[in-house]
Amino acid sequence: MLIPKRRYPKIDPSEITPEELYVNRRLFMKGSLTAAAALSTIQAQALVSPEGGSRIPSRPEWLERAVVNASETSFGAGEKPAPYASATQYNNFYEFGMSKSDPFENSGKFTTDPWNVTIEGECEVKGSFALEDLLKGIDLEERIYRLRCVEAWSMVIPWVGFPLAELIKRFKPLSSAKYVEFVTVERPKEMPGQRSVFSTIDWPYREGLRMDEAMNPLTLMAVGMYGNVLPNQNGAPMRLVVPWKYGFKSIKSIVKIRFRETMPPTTWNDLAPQEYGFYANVNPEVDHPRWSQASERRLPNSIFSPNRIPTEMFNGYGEQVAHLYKGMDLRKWY
Ligand SMILES: Nc1nc2c(c(=O)[nH]1)N[C@H]1C(S)=C(S)[C@@H](COP(=O)(O)O)O[C@H]1N2
Ligand SMILES: [Mo]
Repeated sequence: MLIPKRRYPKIDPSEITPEELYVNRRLFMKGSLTAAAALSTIQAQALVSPEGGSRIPSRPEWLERAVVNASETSFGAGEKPAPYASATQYNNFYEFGMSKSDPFENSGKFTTDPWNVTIEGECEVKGSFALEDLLKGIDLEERIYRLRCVEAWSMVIPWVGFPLAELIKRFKPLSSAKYVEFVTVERPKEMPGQRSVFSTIDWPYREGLRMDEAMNPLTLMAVGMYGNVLPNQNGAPMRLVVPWKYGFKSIKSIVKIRFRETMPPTTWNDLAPQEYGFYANVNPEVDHPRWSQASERRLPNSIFSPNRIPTEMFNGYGEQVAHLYKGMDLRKWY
């Protein structure tokens, strides 16, 4: 359910941390400016990084404005988002390195403006589009989703984006389009993981969805989080978010969308097919060959409060997506 759009003053990103912006905005909407002022000081103190503060690069004005003006929805209204620092400093983005802090530490020089996305394959409208043209006329909304990584940790993240279906319709897919493939940018000069001799990934990173999964209203294309544009380490300027699937399906920094008749090859499935399937639906009953998927660590956690919670079928989104898999053996199609 969409509520009417509100206008927010444009705030220079150098003046305010993204979390302050986010917290302020939420409390502002709830009519408690005093609480917002008090909270923002605490949040700001918690955010100071070794490099001295927020590392959100500036983005084109049109994108910042669109993100700040996104409408609120009822998606995940009861969830408590992870602190901004957790969501932006504990990441998987192998293009920038394999450890969790690498994307935050190594993505500072990644450039995302200009950004073009190529549309190809089984569709009527094809070509290379500037991000601004691609998104023209699409309304952004906020959605708070749980993100469950296949490594058995999870986080609640407030995304800003739009249903992927809105974008797909623009390209008029043919009836032969049974799958959609997504490809991440290849920029070895800016992405140390892509030039690393230790990397076993065959770049670029690729992912895919069945057409009906791609068209499901839950499937989100995100261009922001915490009320601001996406930081590089979270997949700027545009990434997929598929909340009922393991995190690796939520491909970052997308430069190509290809409509296909056949199931696309995907990065983790290619690398270890017996461990990572094409479907990758969150499923507490089907364990990873090397660990259980029955529970997860909800971040942030610590050794004193491990925050281990049971994992839910389809990450708790079964009502919206279980019908997509009717009659399928989810042990076979993991
Ligand atoms: N291009 C690309 N996309 C990617 C990844 C990656 O390494 N490269 N990692 C995936 C994995 S395993 C997860 S859990 C999520 C993490 O998203 P986050 O860092 O924004 O929380 O991104 C996914 N998208
Ligand atoms: Mo993941």
